[in-house]
Amino acid sequence: MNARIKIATLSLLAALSVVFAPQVALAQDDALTAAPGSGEVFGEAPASAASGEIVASETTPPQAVGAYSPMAPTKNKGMPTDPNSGEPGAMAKSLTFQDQYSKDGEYALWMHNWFLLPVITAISLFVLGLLLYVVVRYSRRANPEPSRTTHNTWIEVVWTIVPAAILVVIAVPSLTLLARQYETPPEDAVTIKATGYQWYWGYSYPDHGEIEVISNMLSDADAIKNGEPPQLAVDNRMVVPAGVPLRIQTIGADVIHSFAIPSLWFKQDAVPGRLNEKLLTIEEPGVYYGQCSELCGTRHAYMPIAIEALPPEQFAAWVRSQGGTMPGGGTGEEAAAEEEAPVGEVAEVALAD
Ligand SMILES: [Cu+2]
Repeated sequence: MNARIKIATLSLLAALSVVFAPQVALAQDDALTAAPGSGEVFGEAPASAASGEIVASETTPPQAVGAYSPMAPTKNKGMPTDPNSGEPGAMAKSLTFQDQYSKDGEYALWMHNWFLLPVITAISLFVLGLLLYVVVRYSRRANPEPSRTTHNTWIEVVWTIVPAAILVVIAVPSLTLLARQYETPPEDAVTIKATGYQWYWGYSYPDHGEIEVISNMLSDADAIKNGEPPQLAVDNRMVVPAGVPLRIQTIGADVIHSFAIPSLWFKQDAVPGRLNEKLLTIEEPGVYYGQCSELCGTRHAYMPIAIEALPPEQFAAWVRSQGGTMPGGGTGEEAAAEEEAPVGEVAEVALAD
């Protein structure tokens, strides 16, 4: 009897580990995203003192159109959820993906939460049930004379066809997501080129008078002072318009880097000598943090990415503040032509287009 209980307990544990394995893997992913050493905000000791003020305001401060000032990040948006925030669901959220702010991300999150997880859970519970049934029903004690059955055509057909059918069903949303991620940016998409360097990022804006932004990680002290998550905050963000298709190009200047922002479901390698390109539309304004996701050398962990998505008018103001120009017609260009008279050369070149 003891042996039977032991076996039953072991098989229960095995089945539970199957059920929860994906959650554990996700937790690891999350830990990676949270950045080594980001303990100041998300970890234990200093967090309790600081987490209240650190990850700043709930809303973006109002900004005058025409002027540009950096946007304050929104707590738990576009960054790893702070498990110590005390908000309901904070811990649970930190076990899964970040909230998504792109259409692909929303689709992928739906597929994971409402499609894959239920299927995995149902299969795991079914297998657990079968295991327990077999352990009890076909134990040595219950069957002193073992059965010599070797084949059963009906059951073999079923256990071949049913798993194959499940895979075919999963393939539908899976291939849909894959295809969506390969969608080509439309002709009028805003082009931004992200170059990975050892160990920082550079962003250039070929449509906007060749603006070039060099982006380095802020020290933990400066990040906290700014109300941003340490190890994710940068001195100069990649500023983009929200709600507009973006053509994100990535390339490596020295070794392979990878441009990844979890809350936008965006990851693309930056390979020397090869220009990769991918469509990204950020649904709403905000600050979204990511990291280099290809092991690229000693300071790989210290080249974060911060994307600031602004309403188009404010993006135009940022472009002007950088001495750039807005392409085509529209308010941005008029303002640029007026304000940027000293930089006439650049403005004229863009106007001539
Ligand atoms: Cu890198």
